[in-house]
Amino acid sequence: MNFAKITQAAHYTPQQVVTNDDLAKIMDTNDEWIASRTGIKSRHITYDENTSDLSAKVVESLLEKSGKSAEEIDFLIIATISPDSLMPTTATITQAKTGLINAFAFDMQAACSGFVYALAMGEKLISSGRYQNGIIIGAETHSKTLNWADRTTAVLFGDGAGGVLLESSQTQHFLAEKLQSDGVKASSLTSRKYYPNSPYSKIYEAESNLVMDGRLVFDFAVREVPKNILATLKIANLEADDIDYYLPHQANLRIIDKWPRKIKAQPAKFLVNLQHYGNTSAASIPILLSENIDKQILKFGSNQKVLMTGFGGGLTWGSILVKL
Ligand code: 4VN
Repeated sequence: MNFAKITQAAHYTPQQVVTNDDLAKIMDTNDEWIASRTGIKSRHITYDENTSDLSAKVVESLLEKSGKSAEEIDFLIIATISPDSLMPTTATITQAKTGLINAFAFDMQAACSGFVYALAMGEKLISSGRYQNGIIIGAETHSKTLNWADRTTAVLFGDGAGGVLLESSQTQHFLAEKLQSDGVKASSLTSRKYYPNSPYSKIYEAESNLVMDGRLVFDFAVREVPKNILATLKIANLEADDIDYYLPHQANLRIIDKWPRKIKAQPAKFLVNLQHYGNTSAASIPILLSENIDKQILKFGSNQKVLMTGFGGGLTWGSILVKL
């Protein structure tokens, strides 16, 4: 039997930190409003890097930590909703920057669930027995796509990247997954930056960046995501208390705050870092994972059970349960 195992994690965020007070200087908002409604205090915003630059930093760090050479990597999947371009993909641009000459590289888009979806796909590639080493990254430079005149969305997001090295293993580390989507609610969270206005089309008339029906998406996340977590636990035949740590997508603290009671888990088991990063979409879970590995709260080889849950545009949501 072939199994997959996460053997390293790494993250990179741009140097520039923009606080809520900084934002209050350029738009009609304030720290109290942002912090009380979202938990966010600051975010990293890039000045001159693109999504592939952030991703390349993560690849380089994963190679350095693992001692693997670039030639050994069989595939690179990047989950992003803020790609350098639609074509070529951010993954192939990153491949060139890091010398992954034997890899096939492609982007995967499932919005804020992108990392969980990509990790699930990477695990299948490894456990097929055809590939031994893969890199899965979530990376965003939201700052280039946000409408900075829209205070209801611009304050929520940040830039950053995180990723993991997946290797083949003799022992099982991926215990359960449940991926879901509901395209009927697609219009509640959209970003159309990359569609130009066509004189022949009425469809993309407006210059609309990220548009969000905040209430609908908020309610969806509070209601549906805990059900998904419980369903994932059931697949593994585990109770909420058997999980050592929950790593939720860092969309909004007021959402994550409601889950422990709903699934009957201790609140301290839900890791958060959105105070410092804002919502980094596909990057939020791997940044959280990597940061907690660095802090030695999470440890590879510890058998800790960790449940990662993404949710967002699509709508998409899903959980993946791993043993470290
Ligand atoms: C998933 C979610 C969100 C999200 C939704 C709503 C929301 C984030 C609405 C109420 C508002 C404060 C902000 Cl659940 C975003 C994504 C996109 O990554 C994914 N914040 N809020 C208020 O007035 O309290």
